[in-house]
Amino acid sequence: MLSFKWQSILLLIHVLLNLTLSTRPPHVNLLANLITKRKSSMIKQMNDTNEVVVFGHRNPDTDSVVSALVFADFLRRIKVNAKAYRLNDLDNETKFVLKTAGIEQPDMLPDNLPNGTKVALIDHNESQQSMENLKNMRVTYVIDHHKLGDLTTPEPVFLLFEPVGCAATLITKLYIDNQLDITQQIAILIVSAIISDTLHFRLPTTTDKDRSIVNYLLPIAKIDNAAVYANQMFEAISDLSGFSLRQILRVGFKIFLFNDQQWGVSFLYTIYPNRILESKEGLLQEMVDEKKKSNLTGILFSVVDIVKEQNYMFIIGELEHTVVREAFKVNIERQVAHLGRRMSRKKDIIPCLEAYFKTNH
Ligand SMILES: [Mn+2]
Repeated sequence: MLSFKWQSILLLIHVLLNLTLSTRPPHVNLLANLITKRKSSMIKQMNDTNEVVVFGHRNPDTDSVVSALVFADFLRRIKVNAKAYRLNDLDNETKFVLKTAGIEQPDMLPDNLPNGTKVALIDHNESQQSMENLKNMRVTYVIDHHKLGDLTTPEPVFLLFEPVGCAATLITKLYIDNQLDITQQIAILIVSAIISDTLHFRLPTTTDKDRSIVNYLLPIAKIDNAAVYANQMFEAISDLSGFSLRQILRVGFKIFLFNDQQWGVSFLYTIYPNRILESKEGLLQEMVDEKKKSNLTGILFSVVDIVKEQNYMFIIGELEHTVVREAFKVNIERQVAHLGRRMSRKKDIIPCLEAYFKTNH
């Protein structure tokens, strides 16, 4: 065992190292490795042989599926038994990405998980976006890049939160810190998740960390042209052939709590917005039905044009009209609010709604 004094010295060296990452002399690397190894065994100690059940949010997008797969892989690499699951059907972009990487779809989360099962929440932390019966599970890990919600735990938990563009960015750091090499398959998954969540660096949530991890992994993924690959992904997410209007509304559907009221805020990213706008009347009716069925206080649905970078939000009802008009200071014409370049739900929409509800309740 190292004495407290030595631990403090090592910690200080670690901090200094992070400030001068690029030019480490070899003996300092040794010390850094020592600290990194201690970090990894710390993660491991929190587990025994039971399987950790790893999953992303409901109505999964590419990041929430892929980051669950990647984190389960990371846990297995540090000898923690883990398996990734999904909470719903996958969208066409995620299917395209898994096919490109040659990886099977994760199984659907069984609805009879025994109480006390260890779970890892990926790409979400709010209970209304998670599995049913979450309150009876043992939340062991949470890796997320969204705002904090209602989560509480009775025991200590491994938390990894950072305001980056993608949850997969954070998991990549775990591989690097633990000096695990990243396979081509895992690299494809991570690059795809970051491209998907940041719309290939278009969204304001994008950070330099997301960019540098993509640049680092592209050669390992053997993706020659990131822009071409990103366009293939956007073609896939825009392919809604065979989808009912309800399914279109549900693709990017998430529930948020404002003043303890449930609001559905759906986001659909597409390179063919006109195809969706043509079905406006039908979609507005679906929103009315969904609001009633899911007992929501309000419901909003944004169609986001990836190419022109514009957000068109569909509005039903008196309450939604008032909230959107006041929160975003925009006019609503024929039940559509033109929100301009507010393309990120996380950064451009939810904070404005939070601010509105804070002063109006
Ligand atoms: Mn995400």
